[in-house]
Formats: sequence, C-alpha cells, structure tokens
Amino acid sequence: MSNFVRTLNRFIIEQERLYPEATGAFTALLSDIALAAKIISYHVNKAGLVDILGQAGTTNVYGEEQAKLDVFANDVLVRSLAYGGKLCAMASEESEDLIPIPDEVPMGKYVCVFDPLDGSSNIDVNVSIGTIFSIFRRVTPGDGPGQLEDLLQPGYAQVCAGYVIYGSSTMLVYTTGTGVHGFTLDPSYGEFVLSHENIKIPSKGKIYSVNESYYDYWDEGMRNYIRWAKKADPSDGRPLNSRYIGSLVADFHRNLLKGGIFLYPGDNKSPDRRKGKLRLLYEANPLAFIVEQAGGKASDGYRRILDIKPDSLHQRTPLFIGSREDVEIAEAFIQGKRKP
Ligand code: AHM
Ligand code: MG
Repeated sequence: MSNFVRTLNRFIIEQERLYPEATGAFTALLSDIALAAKIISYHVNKAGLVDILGQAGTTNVYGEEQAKLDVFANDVLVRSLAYGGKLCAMASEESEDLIPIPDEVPMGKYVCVFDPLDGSSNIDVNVSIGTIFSIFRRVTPGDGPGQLEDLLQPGYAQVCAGYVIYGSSTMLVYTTGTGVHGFTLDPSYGEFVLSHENIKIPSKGKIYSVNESYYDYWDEGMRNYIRWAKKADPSDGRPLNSRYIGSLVADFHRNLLKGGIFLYPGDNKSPDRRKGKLRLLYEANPLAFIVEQAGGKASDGYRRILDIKPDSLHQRTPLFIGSREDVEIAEAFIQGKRKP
C-alpha cells in the first residue's frame, strides 16, 4: 500500500513517535503556528483588494475595522499561541516587551519568539513576505510565568525554528534539530502537505543577496567581498549572480533551495546601524538553526550566530547566511584575511 499524503500534523506525530520521551508539546505548538499561518496567508492573499475592502485604520464595506496586516498577523499569532497551555511567555518583533500568557491559562514549559510578518514593506506590491518563529525550553525553575531570562537564550538552545513564506504558494519550513522539512499549503484542503523532506543547501552557491545601495557605508572588508563576487573568473564560476528581493524569508528560502549567500552587514549610515538592521532573536537565530540543519552556515562575520548570548529582546546583528563555503569566504573578507 503506498503512503498517503503526509500532512504537517501527521509528519510531526510520526517524528514524535521516534522519541518515546516526547510529550506531544510540539505537535500542539506547531499546530497552533500552522493555524495562525493559514489565517495570515488568507489575509495576505487578499491584501491587493485593500482599495475595495478598505485601507488599514478604516472601516471596510462590511463595517469591520481594518488593522494593518503586520499588526493583524501579530495578533493572530499571539492569540493562537497564548491559549494552548504549552508556553510560559512570548516575544514578538512587533512588541517592545515580553508578552505574558494570560493568568487563566496553565503555564507551559516553552517560550516562543516570532516576527509575525517580515518584509512588510513588500505587502503593498504583491511581493513574498514571511513569518519567522523560534521555540526554546524555559530555563527558569517552577511553573510560574516565564521571565526575560527564558527569552534571552543563545540560538544553540533552540528546540524548534521555522518560517512560513507567503509566496506563489504558502510554505512552512521547520526544524527540530533532525533535518529541515518543508510543507506546502494545499489551498483546496487547507492542509500543509510534506513537499520538501530533509532539505540540504548546496555547499557552494552561485547567488549573492545584499542591498548594494549601502556600498558607500560599508567597511572595506565588505566592499572587498562584493568586488570579489562581481569579478569575472571562469575558474571558480564568478561573477556570482545578484538576487535581492528585500524580504528576508524569500531571499533566504531561494538560497536554501538553490545555494548562495544572503548578507546584511553593519554599516556607517547611522550609529544604530553598526550592527545592521536584522534582529538576532526574531530573524537571525531561527534562520541560523535552519541553515545549519540543512548543512549551511550563519555568522555575524566573526562568530557563529547561534553562539551569541543576547542581552536584549530587540538586539540587532550583522548576518551572513547560506551555503557553507560562501559564508566562509565572506567571513575571510570581513575579517580582512582576504582581498579581491
Ligand atoms: P521588517 O522586519 O521591518 O520587515 O524589516 C526586515 C526586512 C527583511 O525582510 C529584509 O531582509 C530587510 O528588511 C531589507 O532591508 P533593506 O530595505 O535595508 O534592504
Ligand atoms: Mg522583520
């Protein structure tokens, strides 16, 4: 008898069966995230109808208040996760502080941090955007509310990380430390179906993804890397191909499947950009866990992303992520060990 369609839920249950000590917490947590993703996906698909259905902050033809899509996505995730009984705290790129679990809900053993709708400047122009999430086991003792300490853990302590890309199809990609698996939303049944089992990133790619308009603000090492990447050299396949969507999830997803490197270095444009733009907790850590599980690498130019101990919820980090050899070459340039 051939195997039936493997939905996300079925796949997680199969995975949990391999670990008799598993409590089923992930099945519940990932189901909550998947449900939120389906709701967000549905609304992202309707975003182009905004002129017909009403702008954010207005009342639409049905008399409903319209929230901005990123605020809406945040609200959906918070409400979907808050009542499941598996979490003791959350943090979101959209909220300044820790998000507590309501008093009436039993406290769980995990915390979840997320970027509800990344690349939100691309919503208005029908370009792919995404949701990114990461889950840790709580470190504070007892079963009271979670603390900041539970959220400020280094990336290597993640027990699960994933993203949802709202693209030509909606896909959910996740890891729990045993490979990376991708599920495509079948809109006719509303189910995430296993479409990409055990994703591996090529060890070397042909693509570099960076916002080159910051060239004048970069340090010499970064400029040297880009000069090297653009220089024709048939002996090693250069020039690399430039591809930049400006949506981290979409740029990352393409490079994960095809091979390549995404770079967002620090720059001198303003003092708050010395560590770039992207956030360690909500963006860099989850994608770093995924890329390592797929055989790739993620670095801040000097250190492994997953080794950085965060000291605040919204701290930024430079990010060099993708195929292992490409990230190693970029690191050598950043550290001044290599010149074009
Ligand atoms: P956001 O969290 O406000 O959406 O910003 C994050 C996005 C990433 O998706 C993307 O990689 C980056 O910003 C693009 O920034 P830039 O416009 O500076 O190239
Ligand atoms: Mg973001």
